[in-house]
Amino acid sequence: MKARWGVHLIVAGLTVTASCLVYSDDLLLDGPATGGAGGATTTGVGGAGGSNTTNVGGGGGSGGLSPDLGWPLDDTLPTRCNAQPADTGASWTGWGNLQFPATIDVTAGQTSPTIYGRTYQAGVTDGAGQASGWEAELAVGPLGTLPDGEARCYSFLPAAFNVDVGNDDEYEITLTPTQPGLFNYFFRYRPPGGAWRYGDLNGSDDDIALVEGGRMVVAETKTAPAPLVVATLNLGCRTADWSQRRALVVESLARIDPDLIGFQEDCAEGTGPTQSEEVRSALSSYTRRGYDRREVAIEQVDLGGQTYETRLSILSAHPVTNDHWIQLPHEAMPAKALAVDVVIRGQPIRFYTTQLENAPNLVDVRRQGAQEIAGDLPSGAISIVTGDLGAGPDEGVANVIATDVLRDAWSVANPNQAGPTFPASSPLDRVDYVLATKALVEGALLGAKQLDASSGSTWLSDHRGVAIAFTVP
Ligand SMILES: [Ca+2]
Ligand SMILES: [Ca+2]
Repeated sequence: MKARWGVHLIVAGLTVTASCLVYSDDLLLDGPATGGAGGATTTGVGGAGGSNTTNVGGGGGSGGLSPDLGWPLDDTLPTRCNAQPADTGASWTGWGNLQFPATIDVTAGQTSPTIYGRTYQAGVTDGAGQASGWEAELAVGPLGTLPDGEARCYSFLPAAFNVDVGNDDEYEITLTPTQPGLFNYFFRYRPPGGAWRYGDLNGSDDDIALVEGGRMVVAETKTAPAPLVVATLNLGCRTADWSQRRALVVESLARIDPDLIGFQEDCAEGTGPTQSEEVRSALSSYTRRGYDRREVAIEQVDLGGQTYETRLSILSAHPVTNDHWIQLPHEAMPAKALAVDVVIRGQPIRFYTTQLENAPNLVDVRRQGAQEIAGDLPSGAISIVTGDLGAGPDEGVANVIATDVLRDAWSVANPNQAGPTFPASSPLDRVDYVLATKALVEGALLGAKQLDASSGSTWLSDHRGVAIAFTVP
């Protein structure tokens, strides 16, 4: 049981199921690779007393401040999945693929459609029937991670020979996932004594790639309320020893097991991975969850003689059903907002990340940007706007977005803490926000914390991140 509920819960009398807080080394898939996953554990919250309406103070300014909620969920760092042992098999000339299907949608506990893969070695598979002694396996792991190399959190399930197709041997398998989430799947093959050859949808000749992997969405079946954890973090591009900061970012996020993360200043160097792509695969190795990822490019920047492309990006542990971005007014720095739509326990949720102008004198530009976002909010869905708004609460930019629809979650969760986020090492102002639909903030807020990991004089970023936990009914 990972969830630990504090005494300051403002949602009383709920039975909460900790759906995403089970940590073990397997992917909770039926098959030989699984073992003792353990289901979700249920705990009674109780103890909070009171009603669902909260006395949050602020706003009207009447009444005393509520106590700070802090972070009532367990934030110990989960253990990582073990790395796959090094492959000592002999290399061989041949080919393999994932034949079909490219996507699978199932519900936890349901058996998948049959999944097919084909392999070829000249003079071997072209004989009648299965090539002698060959093995084929389906590899299933968190969406956004690959099954070769270290392949943490992958399950490998033996497939059965199906039929000869021309010169190829075709294998088949079904699986029954027991845990909801987002997964990639691939096939792999080996002759007796050979190394595994991995195959994706366009075959192994160009190796395997995430975009050519199968995508499996296992829908959740839970009806009980569960925590919804969201976070925002300005990654500060690839500066200030990113390789060391990356571990701090991943560790901070792994401790809170977020459902949705909004990043700003997420940078790539040339055609290399973005920071959020690097964070995604490492985070999965702790949380056992796969993540959909969306991004929108912002600008080219030169930092320390190096050119980077900055972007806004979002990681979602729930399937993204739609995404869009909006252009915001700007002067010094191009500004946009990126949004994804997800459905969590039946609730449509729109999640934004943004970064507004940060020059002190550009107050009006910030306010115009905030108005654009306010005008984009959907009706009939929960809205959560996260990001670096470039100014502290005193400037009131957050209120322009929030109007009477959203509320600033930090100020409600921890009314006795100003919670400055920038600069990280000795923060002066709270410029990083989570604004969410009023009913969620006032009726379903569990807690708030900063993402503020540091090691020696190195901080996870030049900003501290902000994490907010809600309960989704
Ligand atoms: Ca054959
Ligand atoms: Ca390929």
